[in-house]
Amino acid sequence: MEDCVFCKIAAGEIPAEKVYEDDLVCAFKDLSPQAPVHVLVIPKAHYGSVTDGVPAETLKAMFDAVAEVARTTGVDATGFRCIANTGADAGQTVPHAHIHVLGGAPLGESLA
Ligand code: D5M
Repeated sequence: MEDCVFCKIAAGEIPAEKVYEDDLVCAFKDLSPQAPVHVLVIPKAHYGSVTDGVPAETLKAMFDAVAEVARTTGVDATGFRCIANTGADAGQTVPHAHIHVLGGAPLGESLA
């Protein structure tokens, strides 16, 4: 989708620190980390949010990527949080489906 920052990251048109990529999804470090590990997992195709008709195969690929990121960053051993802000009241600022993966320290009540 034109003018979508996450579409541009998926396409390699703007830089991001990618930590995982396959045919359907990619994962990259959040620009404003809220925890020692803060990675965003996105579908490469554009969907406005995780509830905006993302195909089951892509949702599975997103959660497989969450698990892979948790393994490679080491937070699978200590615990981590997955957050998918959806819509205005949740504070979603980028209208492209994404899952925040947060960990690396006790998270308390912090929200991405
Ligand atoms: O979270 C959207 C998140 O996206 C927020 O934590 C900042 C992050 N962000 C925005 N632009 C970039 C780029 N260019 N690289 C990496 N991270 C980025 P939300 O759930 O929509 O509030």
